Amino acid sequence: MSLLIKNGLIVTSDTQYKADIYVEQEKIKAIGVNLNFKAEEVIDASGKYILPGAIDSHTHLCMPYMGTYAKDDYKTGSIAAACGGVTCILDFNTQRNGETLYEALERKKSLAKGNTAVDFSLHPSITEPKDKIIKEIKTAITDYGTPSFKVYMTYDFRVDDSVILKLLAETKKYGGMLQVHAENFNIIEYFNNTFEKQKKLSIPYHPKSRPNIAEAEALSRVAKLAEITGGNLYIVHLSSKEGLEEVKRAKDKGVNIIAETCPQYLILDESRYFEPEFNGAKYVMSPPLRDKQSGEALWEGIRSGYISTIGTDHCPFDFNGIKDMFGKNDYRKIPNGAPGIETLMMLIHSEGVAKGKITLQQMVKILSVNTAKIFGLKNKGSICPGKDADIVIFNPKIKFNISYKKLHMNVDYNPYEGFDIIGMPETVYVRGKKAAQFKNDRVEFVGEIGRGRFIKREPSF
Ligand code: DUC
Ligand code: ZN
Ligand code: ZN
Repeated sequence: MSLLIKNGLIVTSDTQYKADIYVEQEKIKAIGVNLNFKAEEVIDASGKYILPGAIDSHTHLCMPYMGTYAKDDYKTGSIAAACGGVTCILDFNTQRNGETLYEALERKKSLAKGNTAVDFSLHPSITEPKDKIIKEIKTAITDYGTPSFKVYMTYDFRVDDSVILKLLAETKKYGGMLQVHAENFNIIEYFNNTFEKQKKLSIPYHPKSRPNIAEAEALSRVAKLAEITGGNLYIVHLSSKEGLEEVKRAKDKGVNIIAETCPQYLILDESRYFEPEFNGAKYVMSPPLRDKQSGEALWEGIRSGYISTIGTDHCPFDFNGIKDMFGKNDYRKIPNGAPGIETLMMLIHSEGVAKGKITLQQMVKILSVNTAKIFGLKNKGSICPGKDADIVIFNPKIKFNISYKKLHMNVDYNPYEGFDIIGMPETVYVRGKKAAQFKNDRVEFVGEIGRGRFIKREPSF
């Protein structure tokens, strides 16, 4: 399969220029002005941006959670990804009781096998940090191709500081990285117990039980653990202004700390929890949506470079029958999570670039270039000869009104329902093959299920 894309505006992390791109055998072969390769498909991309496919650094496909399952599996989740311009997914792989990291990896890979439309990799999520698991980190980095590991500081499967110290030290030895969900468990428990006694268990108490300071405290502590060990620390889903201040403090001191945020913390805010008829349950996620000042601070964090990546924390649960049934009278029982994989690129463009909050270059940097570098995806993340032809032809003029009915995520609502979007992924290529096409009023999946590959990643540090 060969492809010639003519006259598009190629966007990199620091510039943009008009040129043609020639693609052959899944790779970008050449970039130049007036290329005259003979190709099976020739596209005129005048007036459109040529972007590297987005890499979603944070998804929870098929994840068992709070008595149910995240509703997107590899098939529906990767179709949605392709339609949103996400050409590679980094999915969490939570270790089950008694499993080695290898067993967990093989279990999750088997769910993906033959079912995936875009490429993917896995972050082992360590819940049983026994000695033999800590020893396995070396092999996971050098053989399995999974150099990023996740731990939680809250929930039943949390780990304590002594484990975090060991994991930071061990991952660092082989150039790996520790990803941390940073929220202080005891602060959350204190508020949960207080609100229970006061019979304050309606939805607005969900954000009150997990205040900004619970994130900031955990984050400042884990940053110090990274400082002590010299380890490579990655903060997942940074959500608050106070948390960002801790990231800045640590980074300015020379700590190896990388921060990721999510569209929901940039765009939505805690007023959503007051929506009538239990609708606030749609936004119950952890960390919760924050105050408006936090959202503005996070955009500034992207502009200043303290925030390096954006992931979606895609973890959808239906509203009807799941969110509105579990925990009707108790916010603590509402499955935490929301859909996001398909709306990532359109939202960051429409709410970020089109509104002047970030530049097109900054968008490419946080959605693709940085993510590929940080996570060791050496063939992905930019429009350059030799890289995989994961390409989005992005039309900045297309208008789209968000409705869950027009999206592919397997869930019955969308947190951004009714948003007017400007600019959409018009045509999406996964390793040189068309996977999605905007037609009439929506993006259609035209790719191939099963084409997505597990990508072995390399350590980046
Ligand atoms: N937070 C969520 O909202 N869902 C999945 C896991 C998490 O940490
Ligand atoms: Zn998390
Ligand atoms: Zn998550």
